[in-house]
Amino acid sequence: MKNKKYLALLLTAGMIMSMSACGGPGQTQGKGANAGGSSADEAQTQGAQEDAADAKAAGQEASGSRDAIELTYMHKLNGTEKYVGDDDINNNVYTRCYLDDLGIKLNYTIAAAGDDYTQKLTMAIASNDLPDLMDLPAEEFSELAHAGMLADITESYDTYASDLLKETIEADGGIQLASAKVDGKLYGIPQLSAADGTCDLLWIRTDWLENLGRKAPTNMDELIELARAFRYDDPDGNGQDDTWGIGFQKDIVTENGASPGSFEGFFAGYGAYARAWVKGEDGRVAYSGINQGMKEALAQLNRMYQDGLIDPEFGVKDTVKLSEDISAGKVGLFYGQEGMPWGACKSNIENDPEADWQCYPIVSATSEPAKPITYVRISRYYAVNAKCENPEALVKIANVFQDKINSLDATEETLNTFGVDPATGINFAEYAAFAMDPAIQKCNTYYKEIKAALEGETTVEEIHPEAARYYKVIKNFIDNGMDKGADSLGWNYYKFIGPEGSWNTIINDYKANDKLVQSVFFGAPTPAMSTNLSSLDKLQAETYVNIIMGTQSADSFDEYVTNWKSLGGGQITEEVNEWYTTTFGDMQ
Ligand SMILES: [Ca+2]
Repeated sequence: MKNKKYLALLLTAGMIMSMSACGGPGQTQGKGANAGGSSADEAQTQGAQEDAADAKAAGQEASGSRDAIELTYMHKLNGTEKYVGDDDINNNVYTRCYLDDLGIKLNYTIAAAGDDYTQKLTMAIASNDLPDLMDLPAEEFSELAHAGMLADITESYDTYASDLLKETIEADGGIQLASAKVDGKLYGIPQLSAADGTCDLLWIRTDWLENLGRKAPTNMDELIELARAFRYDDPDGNGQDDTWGIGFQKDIVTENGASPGSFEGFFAGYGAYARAWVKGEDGRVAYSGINQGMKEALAQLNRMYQDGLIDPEFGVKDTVKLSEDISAGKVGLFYGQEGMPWGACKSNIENDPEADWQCYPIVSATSEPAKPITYVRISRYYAVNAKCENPEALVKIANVFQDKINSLDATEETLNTFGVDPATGINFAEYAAFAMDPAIQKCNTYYKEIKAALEGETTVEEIHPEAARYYKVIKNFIDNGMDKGADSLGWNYYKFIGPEGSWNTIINDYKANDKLVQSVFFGAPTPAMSTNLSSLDKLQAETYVNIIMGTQSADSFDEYVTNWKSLGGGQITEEVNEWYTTTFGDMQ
């Protein structure tokens, strides 16, 4: 830990994991320093040849490059890809692996990022000039699947998907995979998102709790009283009136969990969510942003606002501005997601080693337990042209990333070769034709592995190399007396995926008690959404802010609900229910 280079390396790799493994797919990393990549490439080529030879010996069909099948591919790039030597998108560690191991030569006829990709995709669809394989946004995927333009990959998936790939994709019980089916036939593989990690936690300055002789709140009344104490009782003991009660940022209507300073955890205390579609007891899916619990939540926020517990500037503060306040010791209580120990909280303890933070389950304003909302966001679907004669190629390609990166058999070498090179920051995983972290299980799995290693039930050698990286830092932090001032990275990992970390609360409180509620709509925008949603979102956000700040009465919420329904919300609700029934009809 005294080695600064080692620390920097861990930090880089770890931060990427925080954003990717638990926040979104497509990036991963490995520990080590194969700068330049040539030695890694050589090792990989040799390894791949051995793999191919093994496969042949085992009577499998890895055919080598001589009789490779050639397939065209349309792929959305991140736009941040960097290459080693003469490599490019058509010739890199992944394309060589597909060729050598699978006998599949990919030709990226379209490979672009951002709007450029969208334009090329639109052109390709309009001119009916689709490549063999493609990755598609939800809307285009849905259109093409319904139009009969995509291959039915049901049999390919059943036959060729590895156990690990199936385990990864179906970890949610097959819900996200069901969204890729039409009439029971599978037309694509969704790139999954980390729904578990999108829930809110309550983040509290525990040194302030101690200073004031208080405990963490267990219900909404206690939370409000704590906010009052943090505002008015000089929790930092500096004799100045310089702290807020509870930190909020400006984006209220978002399913992307604006964090820190999210409102979703507060709303959830009233059984409401700003952006969720929730299935009711009547079997209907309803928009929770218009339910009566929300009216009560907003009325309560208005009282807190009037009592001075909320920064009157919150309506113009984004997450960055709120993070600055947290870092500067102005805020000791807020709602935020699992990644908080990486950002503002860590920055705060680096500024003030006396500061400390702990996450707690959100609290309820009613007799029902508070249930945090989670959101699924499928960024794209991988699909095959209906005219392609090798639909199984997509599934075989999808297996590769799982084997090299996410398998328990992954090694430092495969992580280095197919993930991030921490020395250069080059993320080889960005080239993968199909990259998907097992986002749903990854942090769950790592938390449990790290816990088992800390408790001596397993050894560090037996756990996943990526989990081992966290374990070593956490173990060192504990062994050295948990000195956060000397080891803020140790504190960071400990509070993230260690014994008192965010994942401890998510797994041992939220998940163990079946508290997580999932927003059930994650399909392509419905027709009425395309027409009306942006104006409805604006109406909703303005109404909420106005009620909180007192420029509109809480009772005006009822009028907002009526307007929301008549301005397209009612039609959207019908369409969401139709999508839900069609998508999950045979799962019920
Ligand atoms: Ca003070």
